[in-house]
Amino acid sequence: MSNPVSTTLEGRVAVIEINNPPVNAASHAVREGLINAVLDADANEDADIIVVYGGGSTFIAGADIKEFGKPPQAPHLPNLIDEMEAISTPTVVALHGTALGGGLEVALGSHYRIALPTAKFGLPEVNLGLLPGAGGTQRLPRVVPIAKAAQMMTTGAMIGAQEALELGLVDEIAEGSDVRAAGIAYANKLLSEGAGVRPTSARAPSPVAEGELDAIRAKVSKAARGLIAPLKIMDAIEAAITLPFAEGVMRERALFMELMADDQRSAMIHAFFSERQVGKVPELKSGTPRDISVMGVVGGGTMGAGIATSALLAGLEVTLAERDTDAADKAFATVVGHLDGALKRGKLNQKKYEAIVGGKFRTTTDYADFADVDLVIEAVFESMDVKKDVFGQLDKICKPGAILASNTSYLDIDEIAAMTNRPEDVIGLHFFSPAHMMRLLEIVVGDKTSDDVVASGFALAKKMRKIAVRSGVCDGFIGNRILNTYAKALNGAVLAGASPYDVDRAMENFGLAMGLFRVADLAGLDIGWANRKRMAATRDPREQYSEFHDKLCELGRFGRKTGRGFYIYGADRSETKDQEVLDMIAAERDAKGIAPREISDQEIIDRYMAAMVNESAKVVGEGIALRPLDVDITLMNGYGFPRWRGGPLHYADTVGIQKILNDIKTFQKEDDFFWQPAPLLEKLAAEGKTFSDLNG
Ligand code: 3H9
Repeated sequence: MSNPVSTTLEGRVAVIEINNPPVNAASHAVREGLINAVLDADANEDADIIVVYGGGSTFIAGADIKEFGKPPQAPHLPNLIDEMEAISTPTVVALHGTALGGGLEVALGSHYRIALPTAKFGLPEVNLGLLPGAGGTQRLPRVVPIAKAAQMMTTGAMIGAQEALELGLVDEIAEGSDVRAAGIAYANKLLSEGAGVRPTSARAPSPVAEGELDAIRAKVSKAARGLIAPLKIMDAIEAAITLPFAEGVMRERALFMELMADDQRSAMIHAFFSERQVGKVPELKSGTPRDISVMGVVGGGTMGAGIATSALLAGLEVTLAERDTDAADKAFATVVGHLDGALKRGKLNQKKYEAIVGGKFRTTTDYADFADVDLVIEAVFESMDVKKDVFGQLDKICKPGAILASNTSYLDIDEIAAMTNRPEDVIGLHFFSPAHMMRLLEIVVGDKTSDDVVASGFALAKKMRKIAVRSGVCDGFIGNRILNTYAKALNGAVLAGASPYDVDRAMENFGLAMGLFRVADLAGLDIGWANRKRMAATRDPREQYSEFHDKLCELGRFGRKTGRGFYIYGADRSETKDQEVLDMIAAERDAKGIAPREISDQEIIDRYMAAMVNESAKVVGEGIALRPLDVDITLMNGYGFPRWRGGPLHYADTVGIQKILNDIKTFQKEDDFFWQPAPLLEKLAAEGKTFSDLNG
């Protein structure tokens, strides 16, 4: 392989360029090239100062994640940085793009740092279940205040050049966009000032007030929710404060190796690569995206308003239709409320905000206003008849080539498309609530949807900064179909003896932000009720149907919005368990002749996971999801499945496919109808393969 690192001499400045597209990851070749280049420049009598910068669009974006899990090859990044810091020739890094992880650690090991105004900096290792392992936990607390160092490392959040300058993380911000020229100019300035080396490791750690570290640790621990890396980062920061640098680095190394060996690391790296892989679908090779700059939205309820907001934030023009002016005004106010929030959070600037409220966003009561839109999405009541009627009308009004999309979360896209004379232009775009916040978007591809329309859906998702997952057509698509199955398994656990509160506790301890019943209360129990009524006629009589959800709905207990659901919600945001719910469930058990038994938290999780993995295997086996990773991404981004467990199918690989199959067979003894092993699961177990073997 050719050397990705090259050196040129500009006067007395040795200029080292790193060229390893796309993100200049510190691969083995980069590390080897860089250390050789730096040591050669240090030995070169014609060079008085060194500049290191990244070719292309960025400085080093971190260690090469693809090398993790393989045998490490010297030179190792920590040693490389130590050597760079120890040379006698002053070294400057010139930073642009994103200096992340090992990239920022290289910068921290250099003596001086200059950045372009657009550069961004971060230590995002925590998002991979790791800590900065090339001296970053020891050097950053010597440069920025301890609280800031902890925040950057435990959240992985990036900061901009201006903040980095204020913190002293960079020494200067350069004008212009030529990072090489900026580095050379700064190096010459340093030379003229007679600047010498300035090793970060020789600096004292930033001061810490009494009790400050404990307070930070408590906050970090609360936010970690089962993720171990943030707490190890706090241990490393403590070492930076209390130990000499050399010992602190050793402590960092030990903690890094612990995390490297942990399942959380492989789960989060699986999540990282899957997020990038999931957008690679066959239609993108053959399809050409259509231009979508003007969008129509039918329906201004929670979903419609959220979708409109998301489109507006992505720079589209939006017309939203409601049935009368009152409803249209209400929808307008909801969207403006969302935009106000975006403005406050810095997601939108004042100029763009004014352009939106001043005309880019309109409401109407007449579908005729959709004549010129590039794409129209309906977010009306979840009823096939209503949707068919809307699509029939849109087909007549929208211009040729306009895409007709449905936000349905369950219904058959092919049946909806059949109402139009352009089924090839019909697609499902299933947003998750709140649509302007949630990153997941299921792109539901019908039998006749054209490749151009699929490619357009993915392009739109990118504009909206969503993670798009391709789904085939089935009831509930990937996510809700799997949710329905594991919800049935957990309802079964309740009928068998657990309480809804036991289920929520077990799931939350497993790493979900909210258990099934808390989520149901939040979403509104009436939503599931409507869906169950829709399915009632086709429900198999052999299914063990749990009635307690419906009973609550019959009492008008729809969850949070009515103050009561599985929990009782107080005006002070309090939440209490309800004996009435437990009595109702007990009565149902009696009526069904079920003698309740003790159900452990482990059994709850085993049921949850077995049902989820089994249905996921069916979804993959039937081709509804392209690959196991598409399921993992869906569950992690739309259903609260902990990222540090890597999604249900990565989890299945971790605990063993055979273990999941054994669990299914155990539960099958109780309910042979529900617990039918997926053919794909049995095949993988028989062949000794894993889901990851199918990810390609
Ligand atoms: C670390 O540094 C550990 C050290 O502390 C200690 C070591 C001892 N390696 O995201 P994109 C690929 S841990 C390998 O679509 P963007 C990516 O898979 C690392 N490959 O572009 C994709 O490949 P493909 C800490 C990487 O412009 C392509 O590059 N650093 C790496 O939207 C384009 O990526 C991080 O965690 C990598 N490090 O965003 C930073 N990074 O085209 C991780 C990317 O085949 N990276 N690729 O699908 C990012 O956050 C974003 O990629 C970045 C660019 C912001 C840089």
